Amino acid sequence: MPPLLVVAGALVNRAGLVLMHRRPPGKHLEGLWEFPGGKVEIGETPPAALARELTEELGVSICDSAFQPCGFAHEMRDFSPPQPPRGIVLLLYSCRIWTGIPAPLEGGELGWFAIRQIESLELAPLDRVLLGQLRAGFGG
Ligand code: 9L3
Ligand code: MG
Repeated sequence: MPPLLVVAGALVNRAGLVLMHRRPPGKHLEGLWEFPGGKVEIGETPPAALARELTEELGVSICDSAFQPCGFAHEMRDFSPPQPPRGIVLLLYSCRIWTGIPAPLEGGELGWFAIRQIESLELAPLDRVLLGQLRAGFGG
């Protein structure tokens, strides 16, 4: 089984705040905060998948070339038997240019946070790793 490839975006506004998404009830990692995004589908490049996911999840339009790679994290994930454990690879991109006003279209919550505030949110585990990398890119 190849690893599951997932992409996530750090949308940074003009005030330097970062958009975070709280996962809706009933979904995996329910109630935890994450960088918004989702799974890459067969045949998609990661930036194209991220543009699609952010349109579905937030209603914004973003050009693939507006995404700057800025981190990655991976883990083994357990699924219910008989499915074997599977690797998950999560790629993070930052982005400062989009059109539309982000809205939580899939039942979650959204918030704009300073990088230091994100530290104290209840984050999904891989997103905490990504946050460290994003911070390093912002100069700590
Ligand atoms: N995931 C973790 N952190 C993130 C994202 C976008 C996704 N920042 C995990 C949650 C799910 C899987 O990746 O287990 C697929 O994401 P989604 O399609 O449920 O959003
Ligand atoms: Mg998602």
